Amino acid sequence: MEKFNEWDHIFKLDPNKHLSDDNLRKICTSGTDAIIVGGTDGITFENVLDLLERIQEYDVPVLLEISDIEAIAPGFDGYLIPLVLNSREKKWMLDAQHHAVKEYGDVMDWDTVLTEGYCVLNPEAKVFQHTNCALPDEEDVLAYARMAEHMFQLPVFYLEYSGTYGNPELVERISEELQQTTLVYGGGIRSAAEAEEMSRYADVIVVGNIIYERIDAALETVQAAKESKMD
Ligand code: 1GP
Repeated sequence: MEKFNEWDHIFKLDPNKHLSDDNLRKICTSGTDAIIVGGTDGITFENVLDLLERIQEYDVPVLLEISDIEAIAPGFDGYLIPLVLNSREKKWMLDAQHHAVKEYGDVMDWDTVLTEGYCVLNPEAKVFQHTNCALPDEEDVLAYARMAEHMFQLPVFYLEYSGTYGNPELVERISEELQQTTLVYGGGIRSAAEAEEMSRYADVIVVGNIIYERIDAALETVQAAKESKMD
């Protein structure tokens, strides 16, 4: 988990979506730095465990992004705990996490746990609606980033545009602000050019949906992210 800040590219797989064995092999052997298992709807213990077991055939780190306390399976290399900074409800910032720690605190291996400060920026995204977010403007996002780094000292600040391509100028501005906290960008990356662009500013990019639509385009984002870092 300490490598998170050394990674450039992550694929996010949704346990509620079908991926053929062949395409799963391509994703896991693509050279990506890690796989996150996560999603918003239909996440169950069974489908999380099934996907974990399929990914474990390959030599790639696999992390679970916890969205439902009932769907926490053992065996992941790491566990990501999102705090939704721009939710209107304390539930998504504190209460769900409190509930999880109360339930599992005795058996948690804290070395495998990483907290992510999420800022959700696409009002059409399921996660935006599910967690009852308020749409932040640019100054709000900057303030959340500063809070993530200086007040909460979070290891990760995640600019989440899930489903739509975000504003690279905003990502650039936030990247200039964060020194210690790792900046993760996710949302709408559908080509090598987009991966390259967001990788100029974000420490790590996350690629999700395109995996299920155009596997070849998804695979091209790995090298693009890596090359962007070398420029
Ligand atoms: C979703 O940030 C990830 O949580 C990736 O977004 O599915 O739009 O690629 P996409």
